[in-house]
Amino acid sequence: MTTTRTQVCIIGGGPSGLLLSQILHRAGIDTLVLERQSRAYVLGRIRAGVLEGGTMQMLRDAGVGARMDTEGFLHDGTYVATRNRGFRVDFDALIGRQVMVYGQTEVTKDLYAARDAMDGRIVDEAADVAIQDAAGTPHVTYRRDGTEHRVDCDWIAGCDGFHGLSRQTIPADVLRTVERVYPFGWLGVLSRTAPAAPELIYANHDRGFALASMRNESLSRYYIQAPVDDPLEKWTDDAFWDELRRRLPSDVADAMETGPTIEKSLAPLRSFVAEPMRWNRLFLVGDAAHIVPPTGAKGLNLAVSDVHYLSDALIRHYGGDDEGIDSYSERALARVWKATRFSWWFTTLMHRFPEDGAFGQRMKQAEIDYLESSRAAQTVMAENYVGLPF
Ligand code: RFL
Ligand code: PHB
Repeated sequence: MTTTRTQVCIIGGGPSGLLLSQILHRAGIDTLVLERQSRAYVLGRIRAGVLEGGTMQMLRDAGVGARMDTEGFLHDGTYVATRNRGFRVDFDALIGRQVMVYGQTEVTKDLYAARDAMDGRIVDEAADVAIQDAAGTPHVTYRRDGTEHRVDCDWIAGCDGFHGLSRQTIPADVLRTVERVYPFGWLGVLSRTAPAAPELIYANHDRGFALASMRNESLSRYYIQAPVDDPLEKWTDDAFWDELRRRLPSDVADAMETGPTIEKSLAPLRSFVAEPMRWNRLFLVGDAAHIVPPTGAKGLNLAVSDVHYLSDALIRHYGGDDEGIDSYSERALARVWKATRFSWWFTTLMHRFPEDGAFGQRMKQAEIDYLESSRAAQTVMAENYVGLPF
């Protein structure tokens, strides 16, 4: 058994764990990150693509915004469609704000590079990570290459995602959870093709939802609503492209470039919130505490807003003020609930549910028509989509 000490032991080397470690290290607070997977595995995950203004600023302030600012794409708006016809919601004209299209894979790569440049301590392939005595003298144990290790610390940050162990450590009589599992999934593909349109297209259709997104001028990301238990073999490239074209606006579908897909996966959709987000010396951060369906592009952005509140709390703590620690859960959750509502609303509006029937689908079309015609409705959507203030 080896023993080491750190001020904040961070479990999980995804975007929330890495960003927290980067911000704390720059503020002179020592951290150690324990990640279960290999670095190649973490960097191979293809996930989020849209960053809110607050997320961009957090990355810049943490010294990891340079490549995002040169290689990312600022979008002034997005398209919303129904019945194969779309219209534009112009965030910039409505509220003077934009979003950044820059993949989570790239954010993670930039964070690892910055941590390495500062000699940040990150242990990959850490097995059997266990949280010990979070209500007393906190420490974390793990195994690597057959050796047992122990990390003594002041605080533990559970940044270990939805399937992590941190949330399970909180006693059942303390933790409250709410959950909604949606009756469909998202089938996503990545392809080396030019994006179908200059901005994202969120499409409602009788056959189900579709999303046209992108990573850069020659890399496209598309999703369609699909039964979550569909075997992936059923979705040949041709079947995917045919179904996507049926659901997008006709002018876009007719002109869209297609080609071999380089990644294909089917993800379930859920809304989930766990409260409180702090238990004694353990904090929950990001997906470890909450999950939103991807329709509102909020998951990664919420993880970053949790990091905003927690880094602020810990920096103040080491300066002698515990107010941020005591209010972390409440401050983080206030924003989480609003983003959960927006993600649920946009998911419900844009997808086909088994219980919708003809009436339900007509109501969704009518709401999207109203959105097209109402500046007030578009403003509500825009301020939620670009991100509520911290
Ligand atoms: P992560 O990224 O899941 O990282 C958690 C890390 O913890 C590790 N881990 C452990 N380590 C040690 N011991 C254990 N016992 C451990 N258990 C787990 C894991 O290996 C992992 O490395 O959580 P984090 O950092 O909170 O970040 C959250 C985001 O990744 C997530 O919210 C987004 O990807 C969600 N999301 C989107 N968010 C957006 O803001 N905009 C989007 O456009 C967007 N699109 C998406 C998405 C998620 C998707 N999927 C597949 C879930 C699109 C999709 C398809
Ligand atoms: C993506 O590009 O992966 C993406 C974009 C917007 C979303 C979800 C995912 O709402």
